[in-house]
Amino acid sequence: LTLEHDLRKALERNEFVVYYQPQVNAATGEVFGLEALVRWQHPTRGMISPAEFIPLAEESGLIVPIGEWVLKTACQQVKRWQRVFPNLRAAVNLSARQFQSDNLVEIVAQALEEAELQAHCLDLEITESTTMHNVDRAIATMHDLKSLGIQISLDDFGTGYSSLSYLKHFPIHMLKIDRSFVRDITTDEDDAAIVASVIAMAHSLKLNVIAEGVETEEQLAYLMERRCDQMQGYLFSQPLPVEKCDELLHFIN
Ligand code: G
Ligand code: G
Ligand code: MN
Ligand code: NA
Repeated sequence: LTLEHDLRKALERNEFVVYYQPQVNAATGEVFGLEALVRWQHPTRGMISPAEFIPLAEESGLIVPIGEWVLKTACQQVKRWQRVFPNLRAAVNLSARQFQSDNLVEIVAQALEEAELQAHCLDLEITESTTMHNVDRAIATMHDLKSLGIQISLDDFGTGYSSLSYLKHFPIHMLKIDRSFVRDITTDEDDAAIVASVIAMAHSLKLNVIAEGVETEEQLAYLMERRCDQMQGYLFSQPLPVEKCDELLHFIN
């Protein structure tokens, strides 16, 4: 049987698990946010990475119910953590299909309400390419989402084709510098220059900026020197299951 057949059953069989990757304030070392990253615990094939099944889920439309489940799960989990760490935020990825679905705003509002999570504690990550199908409609959707009080981040920034001129029309609060640029900043002058420029541009547009895929102290030093204050990557932590993430939060914050 095909993976898609299994994927159809996976939600009702409770086979998805959400891992959480800390987002760190570099200056203080404090975890301020957690990005929800879904995994599929397949009964016979073992753990399947989202890189493998998200495209399939996107194609088949299954991403809409799966994404809704991830959103609700993440809002509820971060709400639990907020009893101990009140300022913690949840970051959740939205796929193109989800972003374009008609009832997105209702679903996000419902997720917040059910979890009793304050809207400003939720950060929805959309990619540049998601916005490019229909930029005007995307901007309208972003405004609808923003009117709930949530925040929006532009994920994988630098890998898409969006014109910089759109950036000032996007009601976003953060750019996430794609890890393909961060990887070689200490060895590749071009990547170093691109990252430095993106940080400077984000700051002049009054946007926060987070570097993804930070793996080494050298990358961290370069980013801090360029005043990128928020980081995510294996140097701080891999995406973790709830119990492990709980330990890490108690250890760090
Ligand atoms: O978690 P990595 O750990 O392997 O994730 C791989 C890819 O899958 C990333 O591009 C990430 O954005 C995407 N991804 C992970 N979880 C989700 C999710 O809940 N929804 C969507 N749309 N994409 C996700
Ligand atoms: O596309 P998005 O940025 O949402 O996906 C995040 C992806 O990056 C996940 O697959 C996550 O596991 C991965 N990731 C997070 N930190 C690191 C890192 O430091 N190095 C590498 N290679 N991948 C990372
Ligand atoms: Mn992301
Ligand atoms: Na990314």
